[in-house]
Amino acid sequence: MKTALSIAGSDPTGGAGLQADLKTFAAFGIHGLSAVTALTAQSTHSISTIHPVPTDFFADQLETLLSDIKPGALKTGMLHNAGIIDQLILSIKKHELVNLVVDPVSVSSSGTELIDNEGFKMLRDRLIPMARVITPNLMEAERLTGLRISGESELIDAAKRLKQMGPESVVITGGHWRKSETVDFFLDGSEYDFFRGEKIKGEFHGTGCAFSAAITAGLAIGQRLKKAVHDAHLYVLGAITSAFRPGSGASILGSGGF
Ligand code: PXL
Repeated sequence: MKTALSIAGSDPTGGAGLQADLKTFAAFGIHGLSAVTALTAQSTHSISTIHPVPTDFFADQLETLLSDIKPGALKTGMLHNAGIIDQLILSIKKHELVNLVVDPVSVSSSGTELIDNEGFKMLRDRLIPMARVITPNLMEAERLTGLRISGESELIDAAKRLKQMGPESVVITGGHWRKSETVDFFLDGSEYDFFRGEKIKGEFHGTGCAFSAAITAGLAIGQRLKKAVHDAHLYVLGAITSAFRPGSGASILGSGGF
């Protein structure tokens, strides 16, 4: 069985973060490995507390794991601070890890900051250039580039600007200018593509985590990136269609019918 590694925060609702990544890997038949960056206390409404893992313990998690198992691909979610990112970069280099998917998680859908300012700068300047693909949503793409994105031509400009920051390719998720449609935009070298889907009403938790984890699973299987992005787009549409509401806040994704 192939393996993929998630480096992310814990979300007790299972809707986002580490738990959502592992569920997505499993849906693709991939065994999930994980290293926790932070613990959150949260419900389907909000996050009450974040408890970051001490950097030296995070280093121990990664080094102990990677001295034994080399994942076929890895993804990052909530990274919280610069100390965690610095250690992650050291381990990626030391173990020559490939197929790095960076989801530049910045703020939760309920509005809580999931990375501090110094961490965000390090993510932008040092981790993103190492990525096979980055998967910002519109808001994260705006924060990374300083551009306003209010239509498809600006979306393309922002993706080009992100590509100049050094990753091999870029997907910006969640364009929503037409009432009935959402758009994911993929830029790979000079090739680009729009993946369009029907907009489904409701508030869904963890769509970005599931999308980037699905791409990571595809890369771990050995798929070409464009195929992995295409399948991830379909997976998330299916997972939204089968979403459910275990609490009284946001809905949580189903398993995407894969
Ligand atoms: O969806 C972003 C996200 C990532 N990781 C963790 C989270 C959230 C959002 O709540 O809690 C741990």
